[in-house]
Amino acid sequence: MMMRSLLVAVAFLQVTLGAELRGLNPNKKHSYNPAKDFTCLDGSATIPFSLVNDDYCDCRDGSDEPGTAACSNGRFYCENRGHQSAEILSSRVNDGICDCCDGRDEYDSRAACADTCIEMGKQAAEEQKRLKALHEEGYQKRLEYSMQGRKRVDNSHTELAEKKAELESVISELAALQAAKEEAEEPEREAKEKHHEAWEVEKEARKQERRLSEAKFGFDELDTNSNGYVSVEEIQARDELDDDGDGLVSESEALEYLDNAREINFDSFVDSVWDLVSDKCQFKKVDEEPLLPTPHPEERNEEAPDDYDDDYDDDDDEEDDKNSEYEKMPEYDEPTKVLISVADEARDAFNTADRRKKDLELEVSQLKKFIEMDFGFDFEFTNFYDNCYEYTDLEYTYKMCAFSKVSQKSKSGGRETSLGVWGTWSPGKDYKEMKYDNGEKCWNGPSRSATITLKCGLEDELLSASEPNRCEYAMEFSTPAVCEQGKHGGPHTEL
Ligand SMILES: [Ca+2]
Ligand SMILES: [Ca+2]
Ligand SMILES: [Ca+2]
Ligand SMILES: [Ca+2]
Repeated sequence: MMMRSLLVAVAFLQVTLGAELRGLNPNKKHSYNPAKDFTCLDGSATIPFSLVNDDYCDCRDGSDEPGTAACSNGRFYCENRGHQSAEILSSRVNDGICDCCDGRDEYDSRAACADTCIEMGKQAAEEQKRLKALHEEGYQKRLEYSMQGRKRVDNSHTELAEKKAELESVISELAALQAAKEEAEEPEREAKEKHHEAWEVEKEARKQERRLSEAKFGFDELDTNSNGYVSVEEIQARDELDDDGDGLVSESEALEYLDNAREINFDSFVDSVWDLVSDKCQFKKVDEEPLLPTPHPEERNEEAPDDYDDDYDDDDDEEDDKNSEYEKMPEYDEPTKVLISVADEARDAFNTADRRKKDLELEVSQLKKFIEMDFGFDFEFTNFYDNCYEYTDLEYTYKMCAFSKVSQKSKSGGRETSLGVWGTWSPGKDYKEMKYDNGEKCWNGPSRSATITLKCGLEDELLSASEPNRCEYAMEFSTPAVCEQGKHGGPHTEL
């Protein structure tokens, strides 16, 4: 009986003293038993209980001095009745500044701390109420986002299946169109080739005809006495033929032109003299007969028959425009034109299908990319895809294109700087943090990156931007997509 009442008394004492031990977090009360020696919480030492809160630091972890400033690593517990309890650094105990709203950290200082916990608790409760309402309202919007997002992803699955099927059919169609195209191009090529070959022959004939006609004018001009021969004297009359430049055309110079004949008729003139003298003498031009100015010799070379071998394109006609009328290739004959138009149709059909194939391939890859994206718990972020949001501070405009990229542009102009491209959701952050990385490299530094922190709000809005570490950007984005049902939003986490 005696023993039992002693135990009760000790227990009573323990509870009372424990509760009264200054600065002790009630969660740790069981480790502080005034009836026993005290073992430091880190186990580093065991001391008489009287050394607890004796204003001398005995434990390495500071656990013997919860209520004094003796241990530099100690913690003081503010009960803050009416508001939230808190732990503060021991160094703030009796430092003259009120840290606990109940003022109990200044129990032995001149600071007269008023207990403001009730007032603060009221404010915090109001803030909590506001946040709760915000979350409730935002959550309703979030449900809509999810619904729309799910619908959009579902539609994309359907669309993807359709595009894939179409792509397959276009691909098989394309093989047939290519065969048809090649089949139509073969006779077209042959007909064009035939036409070009005929044209080369015709052109050569015209050239000869032109040469003959020009030679005739030259011959007539040289044959000043019009006896049907060009003589040594008639050659000597042409100053241009003074080859050695001594001021006169000697007889031997003239004879050389005439192939050592005293005089020469037109046929021999064309064969052996015309090419020599036509280069040197300026003959009066043929007075616009149907046959036209002599092209410059270089141009004549350009017009070598080989020209057509490379390229039978219609562009050749343009090339021809530069030359004289008589060197312009005549139009293709009707059967060739028909072959060309048949081949054109086959080419068009093939090209159209080929473009369609490329378009479809792009669409399919875009849809796949979209579908594979992680749009949150329940598609609530789907409609952010490819949407951009801007925030402007004094110097810069920041742009966040969701799931795509983040950039910065100076307000005074200049180009955009990439702050990162879409990377991932930060692991463990429950879709509240977006990571964009691999932005433009900093001068002598790493690539820029950006972290977007999402917070509950009724609008989708970029709220702020900063660069807490060099080349690492931090932005805040408000959106209903992160509002949570039944979320009270404690003041310490949300303020
Ligand atoms: Ca102590
Ligand atoms: Ca203080
Ligand atoms: Ca003559
Ligand atoms: Ca001479």
